[in-house]
Amino acid sequence: MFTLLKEDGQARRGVLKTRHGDIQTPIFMPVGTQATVKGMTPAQIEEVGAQIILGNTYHLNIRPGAELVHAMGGLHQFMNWKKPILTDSGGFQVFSLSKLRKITEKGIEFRSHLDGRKLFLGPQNCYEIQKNLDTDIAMVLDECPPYPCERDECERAVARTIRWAGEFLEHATDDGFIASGHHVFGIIQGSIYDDLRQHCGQALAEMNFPGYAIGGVSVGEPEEEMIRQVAATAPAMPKAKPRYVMGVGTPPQLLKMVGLGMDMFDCVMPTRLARHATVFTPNGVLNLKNERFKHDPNPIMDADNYTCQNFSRAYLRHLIMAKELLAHTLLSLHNTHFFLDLMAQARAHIEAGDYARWSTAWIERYNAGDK
Ligand code: PRF
Repeated sequence: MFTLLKEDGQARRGVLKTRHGDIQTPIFMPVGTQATVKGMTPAQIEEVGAQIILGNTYHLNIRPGAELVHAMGGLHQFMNWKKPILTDSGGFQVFSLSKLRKITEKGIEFRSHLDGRKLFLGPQNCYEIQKNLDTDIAMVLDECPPYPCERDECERAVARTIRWAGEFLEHATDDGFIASGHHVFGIIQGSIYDDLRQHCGQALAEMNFPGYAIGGVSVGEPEEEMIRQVAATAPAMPKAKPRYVMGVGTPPQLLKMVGLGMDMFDCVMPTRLARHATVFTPNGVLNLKNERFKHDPNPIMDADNYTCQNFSRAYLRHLIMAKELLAHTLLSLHNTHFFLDLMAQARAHIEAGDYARWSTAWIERYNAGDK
């Protein structure tokens, strides 16, 4: 159940109910690919304000296996995370990680990136894996066309995406998965072709999914093209359902997409950049390896998180240079808090009715850099 609380231009403030609690939107979802948000304990993830995290069908099914997770009581119990979980369907990860894949009308044949085992992902077992994980929000199996992509190839990917979405939803519905409070989101593909995205969005809308995602963006296209695709796809997404943009983005990109009526986002950026010593501030990113932080007694920024409340840039830089594990934890904690707090600010400004003015000024300051 999704309830829209307030609209401010196209930006929306809403609540999505799940079996593990309510999610206040717009929201950023930290990525926990291997049943862990890298470098952070569940208590720390909760402490920085996460309302929902993401897991991956592709990785968890290869290792440790969805049946093992099921036997351990489901993904929440296995990793000791009590709030909602969304799982990605694995199609996208097959393309980015595994070799020797072959798409047929039935699904995707591929080899494990770990041991070369032959594996298959189709709409039915993709559903069953996510059911075994006992996810709160399951994503349908889709085909994400590459960028750039010829129109005829994209047409075939969209046709398969629509058909697989229908089959996935049918299995989930017949099985009582949706009736028992789980959500299934459809994924809109279509690359740069607005009419294909419109067609895909309309076809999925007719199936009446509990939510809709935009896939196939942030796959190498320029930022303006990505924003253009989101703007062109938004009208095909039902207003009364949550709208999720998969695998994005930078803080300015998130704010622009909230301004286009998008509600949910996930990205490895906060944790991945943390592992490369890069931290977010309202004035852009800093790389703490930089010599200029060697004697800097200030926190990364004035923020209400454990890292900024307790440690100087000089100390964090020392941990990084000494290759200490704690560096990953403290920087991931800061960056994840930064993204979650940005979404909390976005929610407050939508409620106040000044989202457009606030987000434009925020992006300007961020892009002006650390002066
Ligand atoms: N499809 C799925 N997962 C995804 C994507 C997609 O297109 C993307 C693309 N940005 C990230 N994660 N299923």
